[in-house]
Formats: sequence, structure tokens, C-alpha cells
Amino acid sequence: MKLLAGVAVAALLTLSGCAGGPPERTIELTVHHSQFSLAELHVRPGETVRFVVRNTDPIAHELIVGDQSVQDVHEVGTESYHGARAGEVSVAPGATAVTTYRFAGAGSAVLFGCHLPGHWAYGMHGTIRVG
Ligand SMILES: [Cu+2]
Repeated sequence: MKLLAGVAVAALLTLSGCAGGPPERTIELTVHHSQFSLAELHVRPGETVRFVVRNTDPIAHELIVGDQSVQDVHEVGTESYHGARAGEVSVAPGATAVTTYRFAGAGSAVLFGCHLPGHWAYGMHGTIRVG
């Protein structure tokens, strides 16, 4: 029950729009066989995007949106659950999770991916072009 309560709190935090401002667009990503359905995304500078991640696999995944330094931290990190920070969300097997992220200015290099052990190396990541 403790885990379920944590999930509920994280969902509320995500839905309350902690990234600031209502999302201007929803991007849906499906995960199937440890691959995201899209490898490259395009967003406008300053745009707030609501990511809806649908996990069709029988194993957990996550979506981490951020620059290379953010990705580096998570690749070696030990956090077992994501949901409190904008652009970071865990997705349980067969579940759908939502996170909202506000992108910076044009030309910023943003990546997205999953850092469960071996997933990034397997190809579970992509790029987001801001411009
Ligand atoms: Cu994964």
C-alpha cells in the first residue's frame, strides 16, 4: 500500500502542472519491446508539453526529458521511482503515465530516454529539437 500511495501522490503532483503554466500540446509516446514509438521530436522554444507515455511491455520503463547532464546523472543514478520532477516519470508495466515539461530557448539540445539498467544502451532514447 505504501508504494501505491506514493504513486498516487506522484500522479497528483504531475497532474497539478508543477512545470508551471498549462501545457500547450500533448505528445503521446508508446513503449513497445523497450523502444519508444518516436525517435525524434520537434517542439517550439518555450513550449510546455504534456507527455503521455503508454507502456505496453510487461516490464517497467521511465521517461526522462533533459539535457545531456540530466541524462548522465540518471544513467548512473539509483532513484527507483520518478514523478516529482517535471519531465521525469516512471511507467509501470502496462500503465500510462504523464509528465509535463517546459522547454527552453531555440537551439537547446534536449534528449529523452529510459535509464533502467541497459535500456538506454539498447536504444531506448531519442532527441528533441527545439526551434
Ligand atoms: Cu526502459
